[in-house]
Amino acid sequence: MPRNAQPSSAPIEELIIDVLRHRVGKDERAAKSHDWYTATVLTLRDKIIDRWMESTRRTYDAGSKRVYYLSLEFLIGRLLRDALNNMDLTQEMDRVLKENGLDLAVLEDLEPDAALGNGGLGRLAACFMESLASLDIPAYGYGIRYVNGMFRQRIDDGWQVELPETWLSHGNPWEFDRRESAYRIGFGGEVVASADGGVQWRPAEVIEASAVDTPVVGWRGKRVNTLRLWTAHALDPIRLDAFNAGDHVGALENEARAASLVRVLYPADSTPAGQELRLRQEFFFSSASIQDIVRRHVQYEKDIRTLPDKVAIQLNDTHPAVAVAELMRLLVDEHQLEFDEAWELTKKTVAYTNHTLLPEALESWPLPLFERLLPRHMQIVYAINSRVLREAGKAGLDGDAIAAISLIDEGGERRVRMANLAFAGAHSVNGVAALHTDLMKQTVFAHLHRLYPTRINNKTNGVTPRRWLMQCNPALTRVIRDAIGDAFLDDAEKLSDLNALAADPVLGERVAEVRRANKLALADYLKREMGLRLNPDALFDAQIKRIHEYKRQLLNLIEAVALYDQIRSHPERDWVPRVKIFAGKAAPSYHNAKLIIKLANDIARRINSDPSVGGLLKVVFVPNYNVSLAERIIPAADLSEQISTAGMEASGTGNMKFALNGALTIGTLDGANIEIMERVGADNIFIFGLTADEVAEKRANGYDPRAIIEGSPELAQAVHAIANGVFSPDDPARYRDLMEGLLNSDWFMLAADFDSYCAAQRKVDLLWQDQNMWRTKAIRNIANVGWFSSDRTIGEYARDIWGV
Ligand code: DL6
Repeated sequence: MPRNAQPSSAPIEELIIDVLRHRVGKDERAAKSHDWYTATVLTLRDKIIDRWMESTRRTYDAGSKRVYYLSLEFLIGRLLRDALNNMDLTQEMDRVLKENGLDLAVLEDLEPDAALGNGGLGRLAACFMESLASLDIPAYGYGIRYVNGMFRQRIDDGWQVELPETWLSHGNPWEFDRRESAYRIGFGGEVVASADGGVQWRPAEVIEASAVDTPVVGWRGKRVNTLRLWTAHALDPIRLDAFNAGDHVGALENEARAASLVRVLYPADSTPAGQELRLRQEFFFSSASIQDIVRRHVQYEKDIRTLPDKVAIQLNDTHPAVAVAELMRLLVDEHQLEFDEAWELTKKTVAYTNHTLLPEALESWPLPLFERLLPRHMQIVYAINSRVLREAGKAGLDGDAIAAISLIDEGGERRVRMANLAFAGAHSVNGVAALHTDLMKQTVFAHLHRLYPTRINNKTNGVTPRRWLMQCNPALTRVIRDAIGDAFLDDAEKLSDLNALAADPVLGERVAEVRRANKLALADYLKREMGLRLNPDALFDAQIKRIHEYKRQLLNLIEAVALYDQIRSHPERDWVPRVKIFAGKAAPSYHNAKLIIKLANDIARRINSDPSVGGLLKVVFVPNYNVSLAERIIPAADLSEQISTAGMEASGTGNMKFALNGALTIGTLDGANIEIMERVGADNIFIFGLTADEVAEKRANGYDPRAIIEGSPELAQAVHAIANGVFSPDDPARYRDLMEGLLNSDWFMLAADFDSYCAAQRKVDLLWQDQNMWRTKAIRNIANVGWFSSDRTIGEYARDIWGV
């Protein structure tokens, strides 16, 4: 503690001034907003540290089992409001800042979004970390501290432009640099015989991984866990001989090479160099994490054989799957266990979550690349494979099954299949929604499931109600507290007490007032940021998520065009004013996704400036979708678009956030939508379209989208208008191929679902005209989605998978 510093138990008003002076180095009169922001975080962090140490002590004293969540992504967003709320210090901090002439909300806005993730998988990891702490489960999250993280999206003339996200440019007051927790990570080289009769890997290149820790505080400050992100350094950061000889840049090459490992999330892997960097990232963070876990275990438990009793490792998708081989290497080569014993320990310790069935997202690495970068791990993969294939043979599986189960894909260029490695090395393999888990059993893992029939299980996703209700929608939280008391704050399923009040006009009115205020706030924000004028009394209809063809933003856009035509053709009808809000990023190399963003912007420009629609329809594409933007849009939405092709969205979690905030869902029977429908009731959700079975059946038996499109006048008109350049007069051919794709193949079956989607949208309009009924349904949604709290999900992982 610096001289003059206050103990962290002192009142916040004293602490913050002390921090501002002694740690930020500013006097109250000279301090700028950013200095106050830093002082606010550091003051709060001091309070959190006490709990952090206490949590760690408790875990050691009790000898508790720990959970280690390995994830290449943690989409944590901003932390200040989250931590203040969970420490119950929001009001006090607000008051102290006001006394100093400052506004907490303004300081909160200075915090950059930690965009260390892409979408659902990364945000799920962040919700899980918060729930683990809230449920008082000792846990570490392990990932990479990307310097630039996810790209920042700018929209230039309607096109997505990717810019580096410089979230660390002002430093990061939340984190602790743990240079003492460092591990050597090898690449390449050779495997040699060791003196003890075993083998030893001699890497050609070694990089140091060092830890940077961020405390994760749970609800009511019950426990503070650690998010440990790895950063990279060269062992020899400057080659002085080269520098002195005048090669000033070349002398720093090692450090630059190390730094490139932690620079960006998802380096483009379309080139061999990009693929190699990505595999190096995966091994770098997996190896550092496994070394850290094993070191901690041996230090406290002394006996490596008790690993599964004290350690549960959860692999978040296949990105950390190489951890299976790395754990085996440490057990066999460093701890001298027999291969079979090491294999049993590994399987008991490791579990794997699958988040997608999309074939292009199932990772596999060219075998020559894997072998060159990780020669010892390649040997281990072969050894595991021979055991698995022997078991398959004994179980009577045939040639095709054996080929599908193999860890090596032998069809064409040989590749290492990371999902098969993760499956083989885990005692539990879970899907993230009931339908997704069933499809895992029937499709990608059908043969592995036959071989290991008890391994696959379901854990339907969840979201933390602290961030996705209490913080993003404090006014709604107050209304709910007034209606049913505080029990739901500790157990989201208690929201069901709202069911008894669903038709209460007073509650309906209050919920509607809150939503209108949230819509006004969003409209203000969009006016400031984009110069748009939106009618807060219009129906706010939102589709905010990654841009991907299977998520079908295109279906929504084509419906917008059809609606636009209808409004112009039938101005006499009683149209419901609508604002269609889109936001999301496209992968930089995903051509069609980027074209869909451009189309959204082209459609918006045309419709929004057409006086003949009289403001009845607006289309908005909000740039740079991130966690903070979601926190603004979700509380302001009336309608949540969850319209993926059935069978393709593993779960979705945005669907849960919207429903928790009282938006009604229009959606397909896909992912967790099905379970949302089961809970809120089929009358309180707008379901349309083919089922997953029907999609599969159509794909198998022939599907003629052209006939469907030409048979549907509204759809045909919209598709041809887009194809003929009505929305792109500057480049009439811009969308021709995209529309031809629909007419000729339509893999995502937009055409098949279009008419039923439009019919569902008109039901939405009809219900909107009965505001009392709409409000009742909105309350029924809030009341019945408490089950989708990530506390429930984590409770299930803890009970069924981790044994904690
Ligand atoms: O499980 C979290 C989240 C699901 O809700 C989404 O449905 C799913 O698309 C997403 N998957 C990914 C990874 N995709 N890949 N690879 O983000 O996971």
